[in-house]
Amino acid sequence: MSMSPFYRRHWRHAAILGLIVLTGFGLFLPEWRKAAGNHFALVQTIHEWGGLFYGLAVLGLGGMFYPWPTKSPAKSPGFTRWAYFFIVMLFISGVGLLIGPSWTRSIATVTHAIFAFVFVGWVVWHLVAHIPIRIGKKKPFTLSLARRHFLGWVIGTAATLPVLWSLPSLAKVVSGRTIQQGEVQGALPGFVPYTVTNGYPAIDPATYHLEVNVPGNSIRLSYEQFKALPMIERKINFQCVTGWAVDGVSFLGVDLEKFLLSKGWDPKEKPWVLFYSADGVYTESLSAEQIHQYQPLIAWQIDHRPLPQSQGFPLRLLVPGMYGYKSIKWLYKIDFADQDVLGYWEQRGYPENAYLGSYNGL
Ligand SMILES: Nc1nc2c(c(=O)[nH]1)N[C@H]1C(S)=C(S)[C@@H](COP(=O)(O)O)O[C@H]1N2
Ligand SMILES: [Mo]
Repeated sequence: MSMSPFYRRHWRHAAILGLIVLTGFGLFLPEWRKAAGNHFALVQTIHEWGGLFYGLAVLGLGGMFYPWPTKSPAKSPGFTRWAYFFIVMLFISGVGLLIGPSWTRSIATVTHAIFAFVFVGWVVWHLVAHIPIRIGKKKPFTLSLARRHFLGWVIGTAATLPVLWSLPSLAKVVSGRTIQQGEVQGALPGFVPYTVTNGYPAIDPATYHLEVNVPGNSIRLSYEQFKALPMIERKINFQCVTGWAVDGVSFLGVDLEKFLLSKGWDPKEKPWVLFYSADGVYTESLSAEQIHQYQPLIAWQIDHRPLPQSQGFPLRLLVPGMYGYKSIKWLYKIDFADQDVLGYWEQRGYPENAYLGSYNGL
């Protein structure tokens, strides 16, 4: 039996959507991002432009482009309407994630992820429910070994794996966004309190020290000593590279450049500053130039209150004008180096110079 024009179109769409969905998981799953390494930007470009063009084509050309043979409704399986619905929703939330003010991004972060998950779940169900299972040609309800049917099962199984795999990440994003707007972990509303470890380090302020290993003048500051330093306040729009943003947040802290210079740092001799988190995993780095240009803070207050545990208590870096991943939380050690040592996300393909807008126009 040769494929009807409908099914030829159907499988062409399935292949395009498969590519968009897979690259989407490539953006969403830390393990996949790591695997993508330096090709990360390519994965994102394929996902964003692919999704945009495909969505526009489906919306704009409708029945002509989409496998939705309006002229012969009898040959149009009902599932195409569901697929159409998911594509439209993914397109709308995807556009909301790419452009628009912070509130659309905040909503779109969650809805785009949820629709993607439900969609993949639906695809799997659709493959299983619509592909006849039979051995031989006469007996129903048995497994067919016809290549196309077999392929369906393989795709279905393969699609399920990343979904199961990324459920914890999804739960983290959704709970961070929706459960009392982050109040559970004491986070400021709108923030997604990320962590790359299993939880938020619980740091005892009574024993905590910030180590600053200026060559020839290593110092250790207790939380109380730190709080006695001169402070400045910065009001910024906090922007995560994944799309969510919180506008007009104020941070109070110590001017990093002034502080390091006052402790004897020579930026010409050691032009790289390395930051370490007490979570034991997360790291960041900034060049003397970046520090001079962006004027980061070592912050201890967010919106006039001490940092909540989930947002870096007792101290975090705050780099105005750069994506959130530069603002390392639970900061406990600062080192100095001749050369750059890539930070946690930079090792996974994110730009070293993370100034806002540096990343695919976000
Ligand atoms: N130690 C540590 N610092 C971190 C992160 C992290 O996972 N661990 N996530 C970074 C990212 S990607 C962002 S967007 C911000 C999020 O800040 P928030 O936790 O206050 O929402 O923290 C940054 N600092
Ligand atoms: Mo981020």
